[in-house]
Amino acid sequence: ALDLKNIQGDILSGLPKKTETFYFFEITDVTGFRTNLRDFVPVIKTVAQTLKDREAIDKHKKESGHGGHKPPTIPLVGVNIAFSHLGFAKLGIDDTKLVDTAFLSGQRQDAQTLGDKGTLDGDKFVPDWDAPFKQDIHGVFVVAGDSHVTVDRKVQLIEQRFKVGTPTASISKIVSIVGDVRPGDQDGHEHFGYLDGVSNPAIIGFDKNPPPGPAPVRPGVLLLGQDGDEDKDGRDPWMADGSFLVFRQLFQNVPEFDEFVNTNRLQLPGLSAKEGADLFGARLVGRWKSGAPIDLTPFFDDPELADDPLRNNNFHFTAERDFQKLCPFAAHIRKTLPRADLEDLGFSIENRRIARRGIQFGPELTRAEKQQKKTLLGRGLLFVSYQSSIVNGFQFIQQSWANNANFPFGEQTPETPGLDPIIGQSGDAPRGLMSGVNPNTPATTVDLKDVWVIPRGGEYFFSPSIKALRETIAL
Ligand code: N7H
Repeated sequence: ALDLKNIQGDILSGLPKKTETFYFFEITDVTGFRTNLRDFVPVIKTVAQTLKDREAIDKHKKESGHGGHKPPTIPLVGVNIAFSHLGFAKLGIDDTKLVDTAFLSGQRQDAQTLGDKGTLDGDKFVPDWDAPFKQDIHGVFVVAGDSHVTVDRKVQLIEQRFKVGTPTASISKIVSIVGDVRPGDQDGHEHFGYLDGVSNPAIIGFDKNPPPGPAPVRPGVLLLGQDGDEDKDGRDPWMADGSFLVFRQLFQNVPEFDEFVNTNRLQLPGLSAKEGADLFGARLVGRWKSGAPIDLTPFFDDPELADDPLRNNNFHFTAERDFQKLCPFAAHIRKTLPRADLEDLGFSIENRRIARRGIQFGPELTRAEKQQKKTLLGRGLLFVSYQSSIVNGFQFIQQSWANNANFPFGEQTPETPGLDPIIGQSGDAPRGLMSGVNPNTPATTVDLKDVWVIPRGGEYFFSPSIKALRETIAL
């Protein structure tokens, strides 16, 4: 059985959040840091505690749901911590048996592989990232909660405990980035308007009654040292029950995306202009804005289906391995989890599964942006994923699937799929054509000449177990 008191809360259950601060830091005094960390470990929220928090939230919702006068949320906050390879190096901790080449080289070195734009300085690739991510980041505190007040108070506690800004400081802040769930009926939707967080891997032995959908995965797909971790036998003992945390700051050009969708709206009999645009957008993502999958409802949105956990993930692209009438090969959710496209050919997709725990950042669209159809303020997704291998998980999905015009390869795929229109990157080269946008004529393509999701920074981290924090990393 999994030791839920030993695993950091965000990994398996997701820290509940309306807002979340990522506090990126550099370690400036190793002994001081390790001493401060010893006292801080009890503050770190485990899976066991996170499950209790979730119960309390559910109970509160039930009690306040019937015209009660209670506020809609209860004050709750959770802190997790994770380290980069540079952080372990600074601490003098040998992390070679973490094995993962992406982690060990760091995300900045990996940016070209991921397709990010950048320039060459001699033969060194320098990504077009924001300044904080060009510095050496040693670690991150992930602070999630119900409101800015509770989260900010916790950030202050972190700064006190690690003596930030004083002569005995053990860390210094590089940058803190705040994410916020979107307001009103956009709660849970990302900035293009699509419901997110519908499909995450169910974990055998942890998720008690997984709804129908992709097969549940062994715990080692997320956790090192557990069954399903490909490098299980080669790890050092302290690595068990930890997980790699991928962080990416992805900006989204929303008015430009909307304009592209509107310009290319499908003109089919019986569809209004808005319905034609919604259908085109749904074919880029693979789900309608409501969350309903187009594999199950290809021509019209179905909010009831979207809300039904027994149906909204229960599809496999089975009927359409060789064609893309229902869902384009390149649609974002088909690229990032091809289901039967690979499983029917005998390939397992278990080791490609990642647990996504991102949050939105930046303001809602302003009237000026809507009028000018131009992004004036920064907004997007603070992408977070957990996995036991970045090479098999996040890096593979981005590089070999999303950025690969020829994937997925049906046995006899009649058309070249094209890049993932949402996240596919191709550096400074054009992104090329995507097929399958029109359900009636799958060979029809659209030119993905613009890019609406722009990576501006990130890092690879390792989120250790509580035991590792206490016995190996702290003094
Ligand atoms: Fe994606 N989007 O709004 O289009 N994503 N994603 N993602 N994504 C998903 O099924 C989006 C990004 C995955 O199990 C949904 O929960 C946006 C990266 C995976 O069927 C929507 C951005 C990577 C899945 C979006 C972004 C992934 C998934 C449907 C960037 C990995 C689950 C909701 C700004 C490299 C697939 C859902 C499955 C779903 C969007 C980023 C991966 C709406 C806007 C970088 C594995």
